[in-house]
Amino acid sequence: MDPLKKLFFEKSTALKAEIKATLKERGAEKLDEVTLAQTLGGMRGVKSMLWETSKLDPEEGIRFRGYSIPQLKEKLPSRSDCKEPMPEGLFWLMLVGELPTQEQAEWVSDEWEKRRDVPEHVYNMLNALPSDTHPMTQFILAITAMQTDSVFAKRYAEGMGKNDYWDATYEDTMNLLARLPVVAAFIYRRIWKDGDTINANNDLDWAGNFAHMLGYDDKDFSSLMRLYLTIHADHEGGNASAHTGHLVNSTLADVYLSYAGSMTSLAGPLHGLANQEVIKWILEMTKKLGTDTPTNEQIADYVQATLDARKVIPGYGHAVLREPDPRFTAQRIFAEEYIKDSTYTNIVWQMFEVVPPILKGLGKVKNPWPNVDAHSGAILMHYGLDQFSFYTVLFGVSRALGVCASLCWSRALGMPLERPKSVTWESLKADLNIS
Ligand code: HAX
Repeated sequence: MDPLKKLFFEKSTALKAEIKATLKERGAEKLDEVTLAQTLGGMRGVKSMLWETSKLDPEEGIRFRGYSIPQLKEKLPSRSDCKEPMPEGLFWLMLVGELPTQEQAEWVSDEWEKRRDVPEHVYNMLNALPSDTHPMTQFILAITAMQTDSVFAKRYAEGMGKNDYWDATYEDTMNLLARLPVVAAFIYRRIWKDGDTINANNDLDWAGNFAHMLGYDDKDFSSLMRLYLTIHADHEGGNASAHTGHLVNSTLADVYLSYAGSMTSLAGPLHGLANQEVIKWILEMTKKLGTDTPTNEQIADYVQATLDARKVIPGYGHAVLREPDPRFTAQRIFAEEYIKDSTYTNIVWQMFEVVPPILKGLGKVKNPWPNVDAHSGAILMHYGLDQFSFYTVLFGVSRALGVCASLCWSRALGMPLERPKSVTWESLKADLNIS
C-alpha cells in the first residue's frame, strides 16, 4: 500500500469507529433547527453533511484543515525556485490532516506523473466536438469520458464489498487528479492553439507542468498556477459544486461521474463561471467607456447601470462570507508583488473601492465584498491568458483536490445515500398552521 493511502486508511478507520460509537450514543441529539427562511432560501446554514477537508468562517474565510491561506503559504512545501506552495502538499494535508514534508509532497508529484496518461478515446471525443463548444462543457465531457477507466466502477461490477469502497475511490481520485491538467491543457490548445499540444515535462511538478502544457514556461506564471491551484482547492462542502459531487457520489457513482457533476455546478454564473463574467464585465465597460483607465466615478456609473438592468455585479457577494474573501486578498498580494502596474488589476482594485458602498446602499446584499472570482481574471489577462471562457476550467482543475479528497472520506466513513426532505407549499403551511 502506498504511504498516503496507508495513512489515509489509518486515519479514516479511527474516525469511522469514533463516529459509529458517537452516533449510537448521541444520534438523537439536535444540532440546530431549520427555519422557514432556510428551507425557502437555498438551505443557507443548514448543517447537513460532514466535510473534513476545509471549513468556512463567514468573517475569517476558508481554513484548510485548520490552516488559513497565509499559513499554508508559510507551512506547505514549495519548489526551490518558487515561494508559492505546491498544491500536491495541500492535497496531502486535506486528505490526511497532516502537513506533508517536502519529500511527501514530491512523492505526490511523482505519483501523479505516473498516473497521468489519458485514454486516447477522450481526445478523439473532444476532437469530435465543435471547437466553439464552451471549454467547461468540453471539460465535463472529458471527465465523463475518462470514467471508462474507473477502478471503482470496475471493482463494483466485480462484486466489491463496502469495506473496499474507500480504496477504489482513492485510486480513482489519484488518477483523475493526475489527468485533469493534461485534459484541461489539451482543451485550451485545441481551441486556441490549433490543437498544437505540448507534452508534459517530467522535471516539473503538477502545477508547473500545467503551466508548461498550456504553453507557459514563464517562472512567474508557474508560481501563479501553484498559488491559484492551492487557493481554489476547497471551500467546505456546502458550495454548489462540492455539494453536487457529494450528492452524486453518495449514490456510489464513481469519482469521475461525481466530479463531472461538480463541474456542471461550477459552470453556472453565480458560482465558478463568475471568474469569466468578471473579466467580460470589465472588458465591456472599458469598451463602452472608450478607455482602459476609467475613473472611479465612471466605474460607479457602470456598476449602477448594471444594477439598473437587473443584473448582478460578478465577483461580488457570497452566500456565506461576510468580509472580503481571503482568496481575493491572496491574489492581490501576488499581483502587488509580481505585477505591480497592470490595466486590469488596477481596475479590479478600483472596483474594490467603488463597488462595496454601492452594494451596501442597496440594503439587501448580505456581503458587498469581493469573492475569489473578482481578481483571478485580471492576473491571467496580464500574463496573456485572455481566453476568458477557459477560466472556469482552471478553477475546476483546482477544486478537484478538495472535492475528491472529501469523496475519499465519504466512502471511507461509509456515508449513506443523501436524501433530504422536500415539502409542498400546502404541507408546509399545514406544518406551520398557516391558513
Ligand atoms: N450584485 C448585485 N446584487 C447582488 C449581488 C451582486 N454581486 N450579490 C447579491 N445580490 C443580491 C441578490 O441577487 C439578492 O437580490 P434579490 O433579493 O433581488 O434576489 C440579494 O442581493 C440578496 O442576496 P444575498 O443573500 O446577499 O446573496 P445570496 O447568498 O443569495 O447569493 C451570490 C450569493 C454569490 C449568488 C450573489 O452574491 C451573486 O449573485 N454574486 C455575483 C455572482 C458571483 O460573483 N458569484 C461567485 C460567488 C463565489 C463563488 O461561488 N465562486 O465560485
